[in-house]
Amino acid sequence: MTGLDWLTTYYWRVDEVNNTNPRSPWVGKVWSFTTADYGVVDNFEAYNEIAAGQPGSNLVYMTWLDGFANPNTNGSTMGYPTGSSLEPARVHGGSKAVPLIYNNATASFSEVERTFASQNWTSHGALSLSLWFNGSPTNVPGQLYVKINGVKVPYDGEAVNLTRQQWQVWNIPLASVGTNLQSVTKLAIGIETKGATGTLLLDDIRLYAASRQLITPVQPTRMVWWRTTRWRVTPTTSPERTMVHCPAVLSSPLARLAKPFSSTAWTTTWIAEQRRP
Ligand SMILES: [Ca+2]
Repeated sequence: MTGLDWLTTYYWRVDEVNNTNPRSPWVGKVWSFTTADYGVVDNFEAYNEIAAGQPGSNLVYMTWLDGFANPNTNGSTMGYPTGSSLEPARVHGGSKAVPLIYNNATASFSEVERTFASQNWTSHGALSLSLWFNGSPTNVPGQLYVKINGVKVPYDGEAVNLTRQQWQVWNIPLASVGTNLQSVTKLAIGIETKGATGTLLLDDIRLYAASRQLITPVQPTRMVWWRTTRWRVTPTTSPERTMVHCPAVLSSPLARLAKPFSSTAWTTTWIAEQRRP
């Protein structure tokens, strides 16, 4: 199933249909699920330490390009330069965060950038981009910023937050960013201000539909109906005596609902229909 909004409760029902039986249809109970309230841009969980060129290699600094090779222009280093490049202990989510090391002693900025194949940041009801960072008391702070498609958005909090050794979130309202959010191909994170040096841990870059404080119980507004398009009943079993059971796959993550599925017990194909009453 595709095209679902985040932070939305969907309801669905299974009705058994037999056009040759006057008692048809047999109406099922209403089920529901609620989608997550965000989408992941990067949580740094997929990166590893496998050397470049080796099978499975996914080095964080090969995706997030830094200034390691040209520090006089760009003072950034993505990932620890020795040992494991990723941070395994101080994480916001999962088991990995990444250090962004910045040094504006010579360079005027320290920036890392990754590219995308083109992401639509207006889909699913996205309203904001959020970024978690964690500083250090030894940091010399500067102006933190992101660039979306090259459009710079300066951090609106106090620069001293870069010296706080705790996870802090920066929420960026997307409506204020003057770029084509339907086609995002580049995201950069940087620190400017001459003389700024230090390390910021980064984690959980997400797109949010709304702040989590807005979650409230809702009335059914959108129905996802599941209907049978064909089925087979054994000669000794009449359909009206037989319940249509919810296949287990329906309780699985939404990603597994992306395609019609079959119930092997009934040789049944189910198709989702989303209706808006
Ligand atoms: Ca993580």
